[in-house]
Amino acid sequence: MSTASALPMPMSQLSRAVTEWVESVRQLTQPAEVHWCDGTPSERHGLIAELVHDGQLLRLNPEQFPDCHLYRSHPDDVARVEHLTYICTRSQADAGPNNNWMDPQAAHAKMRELFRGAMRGRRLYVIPYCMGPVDSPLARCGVEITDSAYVAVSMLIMTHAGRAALQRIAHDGTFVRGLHSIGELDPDRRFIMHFPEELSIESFGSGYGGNALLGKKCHALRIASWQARAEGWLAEHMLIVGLRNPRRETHYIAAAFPSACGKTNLAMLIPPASLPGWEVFTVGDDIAWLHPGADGRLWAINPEAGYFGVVPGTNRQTNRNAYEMIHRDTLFTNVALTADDQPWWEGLEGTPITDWQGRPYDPARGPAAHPNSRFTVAAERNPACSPHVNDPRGVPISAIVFGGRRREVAPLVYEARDWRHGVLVGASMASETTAAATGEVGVVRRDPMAMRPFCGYNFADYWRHWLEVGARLSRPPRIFQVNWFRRDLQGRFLWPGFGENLRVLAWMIERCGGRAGAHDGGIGLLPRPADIDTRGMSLEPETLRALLSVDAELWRHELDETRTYLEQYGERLPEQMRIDLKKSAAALAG
Ligand code: GTP
Ligand code: SPV
Ligand code: MN
Repeated sequence: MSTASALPMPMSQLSRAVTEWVESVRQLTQPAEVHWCDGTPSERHGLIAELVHDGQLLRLNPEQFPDCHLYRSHPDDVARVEHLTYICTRSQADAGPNNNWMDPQAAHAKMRELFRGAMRGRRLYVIPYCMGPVDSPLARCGVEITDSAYVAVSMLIMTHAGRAALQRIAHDGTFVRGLHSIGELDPDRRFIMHFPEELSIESFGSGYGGNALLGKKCHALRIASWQARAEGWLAEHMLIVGLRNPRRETHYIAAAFPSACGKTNLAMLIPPASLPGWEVFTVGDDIAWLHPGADGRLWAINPEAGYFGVVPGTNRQTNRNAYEMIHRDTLFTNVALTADDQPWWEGLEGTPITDWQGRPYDPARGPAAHPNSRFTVAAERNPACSPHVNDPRGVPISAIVFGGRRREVAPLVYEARDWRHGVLVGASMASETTAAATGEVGVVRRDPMAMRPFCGYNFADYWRHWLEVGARLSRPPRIFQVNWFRRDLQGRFLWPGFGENLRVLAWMIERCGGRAGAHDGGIGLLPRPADIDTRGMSLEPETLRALLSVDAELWRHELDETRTYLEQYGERLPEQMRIDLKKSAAALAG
């Protein structure tokens, strides 16, 4: 494949800015060849065949898992690296205390040295992509250059990539530049740099997930959140799900949970048999772009075209939709293998013989599948995929949900009093860390709006922006907080979760329709046990009472922690939030 022969369209129809940028990167990185991705299925199949031939991908059991493959990443490269992720704005204050910051010139100089000659002997892939339906005014385009065929294949699954995106770039006249090289996969020469003022990303030294698939967290959250503030919309770490109730009304909910805290599962949940008449439609499982509409409502699109989902825990009982979806046309990363080359992970029956690193499985070395092992699959494979997934207008949002992973303190659900209170509820979020990022797992940390690793600017400005967006909505979504992860003293989950979460969503939808009850529990509006439909569930009444209880002492402590955290933002913190925090303390005191 040479430069010219692989051009997906005549040179005259290409954006000059794209070709010039590709040429300048080619000169800097010195690849052996250049491949322009056209986004066709035959291209993807060809790349996969080459990766199989090179031994980089393993073909899985073709009877049980047709067209499925396993990729094993470098054992030191298995998750996002937040400590090596930087926002490079001219002013450090614009990045805020929530981000690592580097001066843009210093960052460019550092990266230029890393990229110089980095692709010698390798093939450079040019991936034009569109985040969001290509015909949507809400979509935004980018071009990723990478020297990893695995990253290229993943981007082809995860985004609307190829010729149509290039055409749209020529039409829009603008695109996000994402330059990526796996380098030597050396953790000491690994950086994920963002230049929101230039709409560009430079990522070196990792081939994994959010570090390397630049359309995802780098573009659709960090860069897009910056653009969204300037343009009056929101780019959020949220799933989007449509729920049709037995009255045949469909409500869309957008929910922000931190990494590995249940978005994919909630986005494609299976209603429990004892709640007949409900249907669920997935619009998105990780990222939502939310725009105030002319009708005063908030409208959402999913900028992605596929899922990069957590594998462990996925089975027929927890998530039948996902389980069936990943049985064909799926790229697995870092799962284990059975004797007959089926993928295996914790949460499945049976036994693996090979662990995620390709070694004979030995339980003494930890789980067989990496806890952050993932599936990459096109959204259209999801049996619950919404017919509106490519609707250029998006879908109207009835409710926004914030949720964390908290073994104590946070109740199963409560509702904010209004949008403004909801912003404080979102900003007050904390959650236990997970394997989605490197570092210790299970430690509670502040994670406002589940955006701590993903907000491309100062959180104080971000909360102000949230308040401003809300003020522009005449029919704002209601805002709720949930916690599926409360535990008893023995460490067992109090709430069964997964499909049963619909019972909580049903209460929210009834609240939106003005039909469900609630009482003021000091922290916000809580359902009484009778307000949650528990028909057909084997949940003890005292368990439900515990799930809906608020321990005033623990919450006072929580409010203190929130205040200390928010005060880090000093003068930039919106005064409204300070006032509301005082109000919350007063409400809790009774
Ligand atoms: P990212 O892709 O990292 O942003 O994660 P996510 O928020 O989409 O998380 P996901 O749905 O993949 O869930 C992560 C883990 O939590 C999986 O191991 C799930 O099995 C588990 N999980 C999801 N929902 C529930 C739930 O309702 N209850 C319990 N106990 N576990 C859940
Ligand atoms: C997350 O960590 O929130 C993910 C996976 O969704 S990654 O693409 O690696 O960011
Ligand atoms: Mn995520």
